[in-house]
Amino acid sequence: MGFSKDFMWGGAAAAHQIEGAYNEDGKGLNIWDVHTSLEGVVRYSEDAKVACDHYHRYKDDIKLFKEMGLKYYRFSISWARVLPNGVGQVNEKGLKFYSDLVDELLANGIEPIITLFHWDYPYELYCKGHWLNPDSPLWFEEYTKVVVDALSDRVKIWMTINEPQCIIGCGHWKGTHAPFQQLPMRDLVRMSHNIMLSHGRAVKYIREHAKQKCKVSFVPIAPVHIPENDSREAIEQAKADSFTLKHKGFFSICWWCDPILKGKYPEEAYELLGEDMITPSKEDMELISQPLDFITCNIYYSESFRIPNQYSSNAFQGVSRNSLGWVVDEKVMYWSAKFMYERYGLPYIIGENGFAGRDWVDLDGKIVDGNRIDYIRRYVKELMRAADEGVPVLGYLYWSVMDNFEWAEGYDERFGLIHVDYKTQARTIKESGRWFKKLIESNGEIVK
Ligand code: IFM
Repeated sequence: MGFSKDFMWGGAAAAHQIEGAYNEDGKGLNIWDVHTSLEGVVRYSEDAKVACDHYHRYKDDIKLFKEMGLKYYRFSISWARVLPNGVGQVNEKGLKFYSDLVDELLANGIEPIITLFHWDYPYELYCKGHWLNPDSPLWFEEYTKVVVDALSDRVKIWMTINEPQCIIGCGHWKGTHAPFQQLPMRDLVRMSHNIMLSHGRAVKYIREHAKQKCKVSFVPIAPVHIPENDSREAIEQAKADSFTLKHKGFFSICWWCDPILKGKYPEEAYELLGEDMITPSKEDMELISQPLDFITCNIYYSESFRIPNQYSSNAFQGVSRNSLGWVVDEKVMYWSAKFMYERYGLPYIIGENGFAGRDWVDLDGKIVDGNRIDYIRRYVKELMRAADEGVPVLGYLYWSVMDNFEWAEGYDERFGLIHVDYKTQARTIKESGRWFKKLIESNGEIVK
């Protein structure tokens, strides 16, 4: 069977990780611009002031995307580039950058997919209480309006928020991402709720005001547990473990996906969070659960119960890992598609999937990244298995189109199909990028 003829093959990236030009043409600062300079928060104190300089080089980059045969490109908008203070005065130059980017993509036959928010929160709004401020959903709606009014004549696919799990989990709970906070549960619950309200307001705005009929989605991470064996009991157990708050808290799938896709918080939230939990109004839940067209999931590894200093069900001595230490476990593609479809009933797209390595250009000028090719092959094969078994799998977007700033890990961890030399800004398509073209041309058949 395989994938449908109109399968969405593409790549993804995010504004802060590639654009650079952090203070040019009227851009405001975001929390990463400001907090990256704190002592010891980013490996080697690296920053994204220049990153891949995509802001100035986007035309050349798009040529390379075309050379790799990409049909779709998912990118995010820097909120502070279009609204330097987060709300109020619009920065026309910033908006023009995205308008030109969209035009350039379309001129090269590549369909743009916009992510409204991929972690680079405007610093000015952070100072006003960020997601904790009850007005924050209104700020997000104002921002959405600016972008949608300017680009929806040409952009047909919109993602509201990328990996809300990491916004709260890494940024405000564990303190490993900007703004490097560790806030109390009570605050984290309210911030999560405001993020979901922001998502709802954005969906509503897009549906009501976009200049053409659009598809709308959001982007959770959805690494599920893999059944221990093929028995019905093991599958049910893996499913139950995948959709509980008990082990992963704000990183769990159901904390976000149940309200957004089912219109209610998981029952266990009330029990586990006690007085820290909110009592949401019916109106709030209706707003949060605006119908979506599909669910866009980011998948890298499978989930497991982590016992400190011990191996878990999906990790063992010598297991294959990427350079970040993430276990390579392609079965997660199949089970995530299956479980997510069964629970939420929406068509499924991979919004991100990719392999981090320490690639370099060899003496012959090539980047021979066989591990990445094999990784993609394994994962796509499992995705195809889910499609063959009836899950409506609509697309696969590789993370990332090019090497970039990997947040607190800096520049060492290279996910790209295109190698970036940060000293010269030279780009080289990796072997994986060339293979990805063949993958697209075969509509995935070469993975078999
Ligand atoms: O680089 C990140 C991206 O910004 C969000 N998803 C995971 C990627 C790899 O860590």
